[in-house]
Formats: sequence, structure tokens, C-alpha cells
Amino acid sequence: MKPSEFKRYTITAALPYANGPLHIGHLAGCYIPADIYVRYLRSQGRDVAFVGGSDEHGVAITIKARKEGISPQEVVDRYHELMKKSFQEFGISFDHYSRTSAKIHHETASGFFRDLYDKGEFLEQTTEQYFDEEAGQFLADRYIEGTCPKCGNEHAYGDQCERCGSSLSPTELINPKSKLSGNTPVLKETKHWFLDLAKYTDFLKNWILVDHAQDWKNNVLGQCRSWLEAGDGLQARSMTRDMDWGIPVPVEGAEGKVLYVWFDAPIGYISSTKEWAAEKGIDWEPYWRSEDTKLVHFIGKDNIVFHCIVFPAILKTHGGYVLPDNVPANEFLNLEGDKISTSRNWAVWLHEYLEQFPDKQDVLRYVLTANAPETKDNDFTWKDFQSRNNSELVAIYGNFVNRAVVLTHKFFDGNVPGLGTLNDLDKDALEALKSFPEKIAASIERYRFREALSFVMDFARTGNKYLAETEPWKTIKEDRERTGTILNIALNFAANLAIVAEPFLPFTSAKIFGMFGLQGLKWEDAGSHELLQTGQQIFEAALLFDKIEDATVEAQIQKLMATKKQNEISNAVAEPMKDIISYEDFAKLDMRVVKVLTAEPMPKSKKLLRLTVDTGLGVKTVLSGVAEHFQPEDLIGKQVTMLINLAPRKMMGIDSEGMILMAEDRDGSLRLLQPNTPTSEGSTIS
Ligand code: B3M
Ligand code: ZN
Repeated sequence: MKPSEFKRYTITAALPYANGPLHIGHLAGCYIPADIYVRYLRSQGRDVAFVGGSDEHGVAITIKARKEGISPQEVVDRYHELMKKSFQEFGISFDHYSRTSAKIHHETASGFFRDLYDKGEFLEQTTEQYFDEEAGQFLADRYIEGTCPKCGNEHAYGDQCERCGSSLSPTELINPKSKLSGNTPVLKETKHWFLDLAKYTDFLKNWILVDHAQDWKNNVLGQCRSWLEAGDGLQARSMTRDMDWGIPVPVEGAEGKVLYVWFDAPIGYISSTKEWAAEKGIDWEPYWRSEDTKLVHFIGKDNIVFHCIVFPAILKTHGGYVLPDNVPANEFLNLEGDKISTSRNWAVWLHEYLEQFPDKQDVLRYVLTANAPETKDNDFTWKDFQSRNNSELVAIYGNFVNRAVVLTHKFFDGNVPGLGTLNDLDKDALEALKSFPEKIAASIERYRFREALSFVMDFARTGNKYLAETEPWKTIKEDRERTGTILNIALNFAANLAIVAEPFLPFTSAKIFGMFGLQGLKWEDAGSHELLQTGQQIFEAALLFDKIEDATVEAQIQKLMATKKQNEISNAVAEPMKDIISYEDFAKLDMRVVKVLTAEPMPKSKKLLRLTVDTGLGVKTVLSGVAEHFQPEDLIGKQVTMLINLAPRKMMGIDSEGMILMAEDRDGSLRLLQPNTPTSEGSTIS
């Protein structure tokens, strides 16, 4: 169907697992693109339902609960609220944000399962699954870890290897280990209900690889192709799990089993729509069951198989539902060259970002779109964040709008001047004003948000260039009418910019509309040079963007470096043990508690401090290689421990008469070894 033939739009964005806060990878992966698209559709006056919610089932949740020693319900309650708040704060404009623990969702998902069951669509199979005897539990998905048979990654999960992206089943893992007890699990028989995906191969091949060969993204088609054309074809997938957290399997003989999270989660889009429609007092069904509805799923690349193969197979079998018209999945966003990881705390968390940059939601939205991983993995760096803010948002966009408004106040008391005779520069500007909105729209319709945003910036650049070439600050000296024409055009340019930039920078557009006293402008208004009325009063210039200083981004980089260091320490292994020695060897060491009397740097040495210490037997001089770790005043007056019978050694002309004992941490930093209560100098250590 052509865009004009669709009557309504159902837009979904992946349901994030409610097991942790949101980070920039979530925003870049699917929430910002989805939000840009729906804001654009609404501006076009189209009928849209933008639905989402928290994914509250599955092993992701129960593992987190176990780790924190709280119940799964407590986990999802905490993170559902936090995620919902973050989405609101960043302007992700869901029409409805639900959760899969909602009653309506349990009913809807059960209903789907029951429908397929009654049609005889499931293969009922008793197979051997891994079981942890100590924990008394079957080990679904991420409860099991082992070596990936494809790439050798030693920490592949039972359902997927995160290193090579292969989808796995637990029995394929080499050397499997239970995440619950660390034990090697045993195989035990259990019954499950499988969806026979092979049955749908022909339908899926036609629908994806033929019908959508032209309009789906290459990265999505590529993954689908590798699934559909794999040598051994699509494998049957179990749609149930042995777990006690989730939606009970609604058939007899399935006690203690729940629906597989990937069976119920996508149905969550439907449940969310039902909840939304009920609150609005409208019918949900057309949004899912009417052929003239355009359904689009925004997701990250790790969810492609579930949205392009498994869920469509479920919808198709159930019947009466539309299939997605597109699944514009993004690739991954990395952070400063490394994969974003919750467990390694390698992320920019949205709630922490807002503490640091409370009014810069649009800056992050901008950077994540300008640098979106649309066709390949991409990298977020703080330097790029700073430079895009300073040299694009501040220098081009903000500067242009600001100049138009400030000059209007300066020369015309804030009244929009009238349009006089047009010269070529003016005509070119008005031409650009007409053509940009269409160009931007065409890119958005094709899910090319980076490209669309680059056109928005070109639009702003054109405005900036127009002011630079027409120089209203000079013309005002001899030609007031000419100056008025220029500013009229510039102000209308700015108002147009606010319309077409709104999907990307909603907070900024709201400020611009506020300055101009404009309300309710839609995409169809863009292209007009009469958005502002002659004589209309505009408000003072509001600050749109401001410069981000080096020190600010440096602090963010330092924070990440500290995380990296912390990870290195916790991953590092302790030094191997030295050779065994006899008690006689040990007894030869004379170690004592001593007190540092003086400490001073050694001239010409970066490493050495010269200490004098009271050993209880007299004063000794020691040269200690700690100058890079301690200041003299950190040591003076302290009781420390020392090997006092080490043969003296001459260094830089001074005899060092022993060695201060220190612990060296895995990152190379040093710690003093001190008695835990004051002790007489000369006390022996053994
Ligand atoms: N919760 C996976 C994820 O957060 C999953 C998406 C569900 S979409 C229906 O990546
Ligand atoms: Zn692998």
C-alpha cells in the first residue's frame, strides 16, 4: 500500500526488560527512531497509536532478583517506574506505556496460546533438558552458560552467544554450567510445546524476501535471509519453559510451566493497545486487525528473529491480524569503543545523564540520531557529543534562530516586520524554505532518520548563510524596509525549522514556538513564508543551546576511565604463589612495627622517598619507592611495618637499611600495612 492508503498507524518500540535502568544504547537502538517517526506522523495529522511497555517476564528478571536477593515482583516494580520516567523525561512520546504483568496482558497472551493449542499448532514433545540437581530446577535460557560451539566464547548463554550473535539451544553448549550453583547440570525429561517454524518457511520467504525485498533495511533482510535459507531450515522452538515466574501455560498437564518470554512479550504490544483504547473509549481492533493499518516495529538487531519470524508466524497462525509493514531494526551503539554492558557498568545511564545535563535532552537526542547505528554498529564518544553540540547545535541552529529574534527586537521592538521587494537572495531562501520539508519527509518515510536530520541541519545552515549574505545589521543603517524583509524571511525560516525539527528536537521546537506565540503548527504548514504575521509581537530570545566546556566532557571521560579501571581490578587474577619455603627460612625475616619520623623527597628521583623510622632499637634510614603513591605527610607519624634485617643497600649515595612492607593492589596501587591499634615500636611480626 502507498502511505496515503493507510488509515492508521500502530507503531511499537521493543519492550525493555524491567531489570535495570535505561542507557543511551536503548535510546539509540529503537526509542528515538520510533519517537521521531510517530512525532512526524502526528504532525502529518495521521491516526497513530504508539505503544510500548516493560517486559517483566523471563530469566532476565529472575536472575536479577536472585542476584539482589529480592523477589521478581520487586525487581519489575522498581525498574518499570524508573524506565517509564526516563522515557517521559527524554520526550519519548508513547501514547501508552504498559507492562507485561498487567492482567489484560496475561489474558491476551494466554488467549493466543490457547488459540494455537486448540488449532493443534504446537508440537508436544518430551525432551531432555538440563536440570540443576542442587537447585532443583530446570535451566532455561540464561540460567545456563558454557562455551559457544561456533566461536569459542566461554560465556555463551543457553539461548544465545553474545559474542558471535548465534542463537543456541542449551544442549549445544560445550562444558555447560548452571548459573545457579555453578555445577554441571544433568539431563532430565520434561514436556514442552513447540512452534513448528519450518511449516512457515514458504510463507515467510515470500512475505519477507520477495514482498519486502525493496522496502526493508538491508541489515534486517540479511538476518532474515540467513535464518530462512539456513541449510537445516527453521527449527521448532519451544514456546514454554519450566519456571515459576511468568504466565502459566493454559493447558492441562502444564503445571509449573510458563509461556516462553518471547511468546508473550510481542503480544504485549497488543495488550498495551487494548489498554490504551479502553482508556480513550475507542475500539482497539482496527489498530491490529484492519488491513489499512500500517504496523511498524522499532527494535534493536538482537530482536530481529523474534519480530520478523516468530511473532509473524504466531500472528499468521492465529489469523485476523495485520503483519508488520516494516521492522526498521538498528544495529548496536558502542560507547567509547567498547560494547555497552550493564554488568560491566559500561554505559551512559539516562538518569545519570540528566543529573549532569538537566536541560539537554535534545542534545542527546540530536547526537544519538546524527550518529545512529542505522546501517552498522556505531560509537558514542563524549568528544563527539561536545563537538556536535558546540559546532552544530550552538553554532548553526541556535545561532541562526537567536540572531533572527534578537535583531527583530533590536531593530523593530520585537514586531515582525513586513515583506518588501524580493531580491535573488530572498527568492533563493524562499525556494529552500519550500523544498526542505518535502525532502526531510521523504527521508523519514523511508526510516532514514540520520539523513533526515542532516537535511534539517542543512536547512538551518541555509538560514544562517542567508543572514550572513544579507547582513541586516549593516542594511539597517540606510535601508529599514530592506532590513525588515530580511528579518521577516529569517523569522519565517526559523518557524519552519521548528516544525520540521520537532520530531528530532521536541523541547527546542516548543521553545521556538513559544517565542513566536505559535501553537498547533503541523507539517502541512511547513513551506509557508507566512507563518508569522506582519506586526505580530514576538517574545525575547530563549536560550536554545549553550556551549559545553572541555572540563565537562573530561569529567565524563574520567568517570568512564574509573569504571574501566574498576573492571580491570575485579577481573585481574592474583599473582601466582611463590615456591614453598621452610619455617627456618621464614624465621630469618625480622619484621617489626616501626614509626615514621621524617619523610622527604629525594632530589632527582621521581620514585624514592627518604624516610627515617624509629624501630624500637634505634633510628634507621630507608629509601622507599613510594613517591608516586604517597606524599611525605601521608607517612610522617604513622606506624607501619618493616623488614629491618635486610642487608643495607646503597642507592643514590645513601644506605637504605631495610624495607617498608606494602600491599600492592591488582591495579598497581600501594597500601600501607599498619597495626589495627597503636602498638609499641619494635614489636615483632610473625
Ligand atoms: N525485552 C529484549 C530486549 O530488551 C526484549 C524485547 C521484547 S520486544 C517484544 O532487548
Ligand atoms: Zn559464539
